Amino acid sequence: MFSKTKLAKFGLSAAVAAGLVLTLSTSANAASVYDISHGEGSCPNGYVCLWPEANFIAHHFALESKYSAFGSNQNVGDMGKLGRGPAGDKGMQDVTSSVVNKTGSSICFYEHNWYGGAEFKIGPHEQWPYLPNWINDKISSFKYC
Ligand SMILES: [Ca+2]
Repeated sequence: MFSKTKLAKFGLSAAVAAGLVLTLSTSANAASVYDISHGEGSCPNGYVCLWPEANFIAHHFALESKYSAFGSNQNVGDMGKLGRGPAGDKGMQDVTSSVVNKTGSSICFYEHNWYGGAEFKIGPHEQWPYLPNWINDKISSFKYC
């Protein structure tokens, strides 16, 4: 028999695991959402969302090496290792061209993993259908700031 504590832990783990594969409509409590659709409206409230194409357009990469869009409600230190695919680490590194911030905090995006290199800061609830050239296709991590 499981104790109540073990059951609670199992439930939490199952919820986290489910969040990795479920789509936006069913993962409201997950920290990350994958395969967000086109348009800023597909980004859940309370999340930061990134798209590989301008104007919030998702992009399906060859061999599914990268996610077509990504959102999170927490800091992400390494966008190259968001999950695992058939070819190894799968993420969305160095491709972001539009972002939406549906949080009440400013968000800082970075050129390198773990918040290094050039910093691009946006305010609460801002939408950027295009990124400045100096950070376009370079975002590798982001955090609340
Ligand atoms: Ca891009």
